[in-house]
Amino acid sequence: MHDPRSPTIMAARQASISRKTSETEVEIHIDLDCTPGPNVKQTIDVSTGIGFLDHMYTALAKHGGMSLTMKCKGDLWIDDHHTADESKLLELDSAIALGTAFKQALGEVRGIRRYGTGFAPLDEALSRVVIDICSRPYCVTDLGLKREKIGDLSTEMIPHIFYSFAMASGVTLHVDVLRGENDHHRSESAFKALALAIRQAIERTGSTDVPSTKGVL
Ligand SMILES: [Mn+2]
Repeated sequence: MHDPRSPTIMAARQASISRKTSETEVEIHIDLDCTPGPNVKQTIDVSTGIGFLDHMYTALAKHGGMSLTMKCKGDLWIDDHHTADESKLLELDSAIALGTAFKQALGEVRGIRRYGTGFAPLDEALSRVVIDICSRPYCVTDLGLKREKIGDLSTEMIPHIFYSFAMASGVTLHVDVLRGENDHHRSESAFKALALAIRQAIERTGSTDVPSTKGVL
């Protein structure tokens, strides 16, 4: 039997948010503790209307051990796709909403590891992500992407997606694609490396310690 006062018994780390602007609407439900295992089911259902972005967020959730439901709508949905301008708004708004939901689900930065590092390969590509869950939003990316588009996602938006996530969630994020020929592989390995870094950083230590010499984060 668990002692209900034990610090290892902690509240569920979940959040549901709806982010509506005049042009887009994003609805998210996130649960940070869904690494598949006994009595844990991971549910991922991402639909932004931008296929490659769905692929990236799905990889992020899967390897980050999260359940994630994300639905995005825009005003300019035509023939199963968004216009180019609307797609760019959705790419940013979805990342802002995801960062906001992540921060809300995590709650007070207490009893977690705080720092996380992830390395993920995808064939010839290799990425490294270092995260600090510190309430000091900062983002540095070096992705080296060359193509204009990957599927239906504008490649130039990918650094902005990481940036928007970092600003909204209040984390310091360094994303480096160390090598790789194929831009699809480079991007996907970066999102997977982010997933692994997050998973490590949010791991519960079993204490109620605030991981900072300042006593607050
Ligand atoms: Mn892929």
